[in-house]
Amino acid sequence: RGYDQEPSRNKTLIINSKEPFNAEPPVSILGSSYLTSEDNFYKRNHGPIPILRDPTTYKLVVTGDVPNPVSLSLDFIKSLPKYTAVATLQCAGNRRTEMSMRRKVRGVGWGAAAIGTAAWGGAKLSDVLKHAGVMYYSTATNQGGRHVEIVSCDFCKEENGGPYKASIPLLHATTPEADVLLAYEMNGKVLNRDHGYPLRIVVPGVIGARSVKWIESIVVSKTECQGFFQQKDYKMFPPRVDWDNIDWQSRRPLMDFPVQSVICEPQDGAVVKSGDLVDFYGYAVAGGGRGIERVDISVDNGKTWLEAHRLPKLQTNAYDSHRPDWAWTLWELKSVKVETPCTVIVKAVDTAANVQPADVDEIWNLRGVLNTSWHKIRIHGPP
Ligand code: MTE
Ligand code: MO
Repeated sequence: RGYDQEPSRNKTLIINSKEPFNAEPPVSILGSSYLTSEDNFYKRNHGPIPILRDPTTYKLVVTGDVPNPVSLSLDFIKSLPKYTAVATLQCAGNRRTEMSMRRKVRGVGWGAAAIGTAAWGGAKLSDVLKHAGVMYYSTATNQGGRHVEIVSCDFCKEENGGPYKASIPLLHATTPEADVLLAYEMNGKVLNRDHGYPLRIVVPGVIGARSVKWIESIVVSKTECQGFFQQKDYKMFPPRVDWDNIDWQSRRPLMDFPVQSVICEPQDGAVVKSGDLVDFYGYAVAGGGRGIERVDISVDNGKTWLEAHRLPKLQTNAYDSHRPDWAWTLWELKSVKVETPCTVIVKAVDTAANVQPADVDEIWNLRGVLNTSWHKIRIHGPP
């Protein structure tokens, strides 16, 4: 299949690759509302967007190492208890372009907006697995060490035309508190084609690559997914490893993303008269359900620091998320006097006291993943 039946998209998206379609919104939009609209949500694909011709005949197959393999209709999945979790999805390649500016990396060139937050509505993966007889994880039933593979129906050249797939540990999949969803809604609307219609997995707190879109089957297995994206991509290597000496098997697949923060407004290269007051806005997020403890800003390239104000999260009691911290914290710091030209830096601390690396060199890796180095912008004086 080719790219002749792609959905229409928001014209303001910044396109990083057209086929497959990879695009992000202007970063300034991200700081402006807690939930990211479907229009403005980054889109990360490895092939053409699949088309579901007939939702009434759609079946999700749950199979593999399960007591009771089943094939479930969309109506059945919608009849299961519905949960809505507010969760941030972040591509492991977010901010790759900055990393590549230090030393060239391979991959789609993302700015700082390959991230977004939505209210995802759907059934719990743990409930769906129960229907296949996979009860809540317990060592007594000897389910330890197993994995749940999620298989799509798209065509990826990295899989030689096969579908995208990924896996998460069975323990993660069967823990109701992990809020892993089979989502059919995004921000209260039917999930659209770009984001996985009719069904996608959402794994809160974990790199976007594990949140498989357009799912077709779920396979419980003794080994983790052997697909390209689980085994030969989305892993982090030390800076000394390059394409001629890489050993993919030596590293585990990335799961939780580390603490991250970005200045959304003003943008790099803004012009401000020296001595003027500037309002700063941005996002901060940590993986694994950890929250943001602190956001620090410097307008003098790190000599002195101010603490930004963390904005309240969306009213989470309207949702069923077990952790408000599956989703980001937006922050602001208003009326800061800047002496231009200057370098502005943001860095965040998460609730486990993890911090961001000061310099990209410390975390440079050939695939350009997990760039969480201090985010810096330049503000110039008027010419
Ligand atoms: N699922 C399928 N089937 N095909 C894909 O190419 N891309 C993954 C993941 N799920 C992908 C997929 C990656 S790398 C990311 S970051 C997220 O989807 C992006 O989700 P989004 O496009 O809804 O923002
Ligand atoms: Mo990604």
